[in-house]
Amino acid sequence: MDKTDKIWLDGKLVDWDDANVHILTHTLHYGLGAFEGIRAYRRTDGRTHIFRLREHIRRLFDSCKIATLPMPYTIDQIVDACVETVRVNKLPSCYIRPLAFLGDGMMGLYALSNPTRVSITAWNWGSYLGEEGMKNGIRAKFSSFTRSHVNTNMVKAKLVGQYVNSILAKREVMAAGYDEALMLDPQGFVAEASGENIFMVRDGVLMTPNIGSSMLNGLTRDAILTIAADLGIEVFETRFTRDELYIADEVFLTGTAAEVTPVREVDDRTIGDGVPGPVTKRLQAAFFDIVAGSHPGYEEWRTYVEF
Ligand code: PPE
Repeated sequence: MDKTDKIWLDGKLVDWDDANVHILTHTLHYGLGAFEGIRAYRRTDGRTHIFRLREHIRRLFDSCKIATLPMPYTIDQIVDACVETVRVNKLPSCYIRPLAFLGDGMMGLYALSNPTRVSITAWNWGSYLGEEGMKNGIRAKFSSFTRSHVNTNMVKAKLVGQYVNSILAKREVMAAGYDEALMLDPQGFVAEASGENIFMVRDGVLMTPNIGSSMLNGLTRDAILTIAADLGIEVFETRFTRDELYIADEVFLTGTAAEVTPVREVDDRTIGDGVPGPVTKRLQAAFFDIVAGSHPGYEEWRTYVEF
């Protein structure tokens, strides 16, 4: 990845090369930490905005609360720090990674007195699942690893250690030649992908697992549900099985990094005609027009950065 100039660390902007931590940083050993992924986009009018910034930071604070990680800042302070990090690095479009982690002090699990530390890094990040995949769709496969039971991992929190499950799934299917791992919940229903939420379309109806499922409550998922409803597309939030995906007309994934990525194959079965379908293309086009085009609506989703 390309270095940028500054990283926000514990309230100060420091040089990229100086944003280091001690080896006894608690989160490195035990995984109690929370993070976010946020994108800044340059629109056709030349202005840069951060997409759904406050909602991402709210989720970061929610994750910390779930993880019993005290936050030494306010939501406003972290929102402002994200804007500042994008501004000083002069990044017209980028990915922003806030991370709240437990610093060094005590070892052992309890470590209640260790300080919570926060970093914010921004860098250029293109299409997460590739330009080709964004245009023509990716090949997905269900991993043999199951998404955690809702009382094993805290599925509404974006916690550092919980990503081991996603990494194992992703590495497993990529080693087998696929682009992305899909995951079932402990009951066998479709949960999400390793780092994205999942949608399917059958007979023009859009479906995605409901909030109670073993999945992250994605903000891109929420944006797509809102946009779909506004476009008059019928939407159902419900649980479904892997074979319902096999016979879907269209499947796509949503996430900050992956944006709206079509899926052309699931478990070696071609989805629909093997190309992105009309509903996927319509939602993908609407999404990119809202974030990076000239769509005037959804202004409440934008926090502008003045350079
Ligand atoms: N599920 C998971 C497990 C997940 O990690 C993400 C985001 C989502 C759903 C979608 O959430 P949202 O970004 O709010 O729409 N995954 C982040 C991590 C990517 C990475 O590899 O790092 C992301 O997209 O930023």
